[in-house]
Amino acid sequence: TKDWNGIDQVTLRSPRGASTRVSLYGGQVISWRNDRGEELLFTSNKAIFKPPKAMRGGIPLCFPQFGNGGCLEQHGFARNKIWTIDDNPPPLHQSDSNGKAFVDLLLKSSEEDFKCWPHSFEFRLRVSLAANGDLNLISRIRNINGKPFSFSFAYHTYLCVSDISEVRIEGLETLDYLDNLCQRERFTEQGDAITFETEVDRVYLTSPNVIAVLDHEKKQTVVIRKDGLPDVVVWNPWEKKSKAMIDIGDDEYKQMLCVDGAAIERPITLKPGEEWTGRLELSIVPSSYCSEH
Ligand code: TA6
Repeated sequence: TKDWNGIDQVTLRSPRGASTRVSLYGGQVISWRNDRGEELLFTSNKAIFKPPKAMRGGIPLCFPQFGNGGCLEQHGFARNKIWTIDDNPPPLHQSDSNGKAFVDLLLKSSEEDFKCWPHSFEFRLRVSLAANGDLNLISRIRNINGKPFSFSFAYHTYLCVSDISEVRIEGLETLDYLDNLCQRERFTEQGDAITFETEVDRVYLTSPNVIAVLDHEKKQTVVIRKDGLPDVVVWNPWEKKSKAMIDIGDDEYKQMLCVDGAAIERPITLKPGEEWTGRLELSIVPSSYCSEH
């Protein structure tokens, strides 16, 4: 199918009715629904589905930088490019395809970006939906340059929550984090689990590969499994920042929480010919599951 701008979107469905939709604009996952048809990713009611800005919601890909710096645009250019479908991707491990619906996308470096980031790469994204509805994203970034390059990366995942005050994150307690609200100063998390009562914009460092976002009201937990992505961004703009952003409603911050698998503090360096892989898997489990295990 095509969106309003004529840009292709691909929808994947599981046999039991779960689905996900990915746009070739940015290689951005823009929807993920469970087998009851409930949307699990947040999309702003004021989202702008028009280049040159990434739509506010889903899972924009931040590459080759997270945040801003140098002359690259905020969160890099990958989320603002038109990707292509990759009909003949290099093979992945069998378990990455078994019983899953998937699509492979490709972004190649283009000369228009060399002014700010003069490196040649191939970025392959596989989006897959397992029979049980789990969403998997695999990013493979290859250096096809004659010299090394470095990048940072994030799956900027907008989760849809019942009410931000009903949500907590487990798995980040006691970690160090960089606080984007304090010039990236480094702090150590003291609390038990992360809860929300004000704006939060942090990069948790060297995190475990499994973290959980518990939603008490929905009685459901999003389990985030990641690989190759040591850091976790946690972001909620809260009221004041939301009011200053044109593409989010004043109160919509209550229904969203960004929890990103990322590689930020220590950029990834690839030598010529080398490839990096970053995996993210999102699953939904009833909340009782997490307290019992
Ligand atoms: O840490 C998340 C963050 O970098 C925030 O600072 C906030 O600006 C957000 O991403 C969204 O960025 P965007 O460029 O999509 O408006």
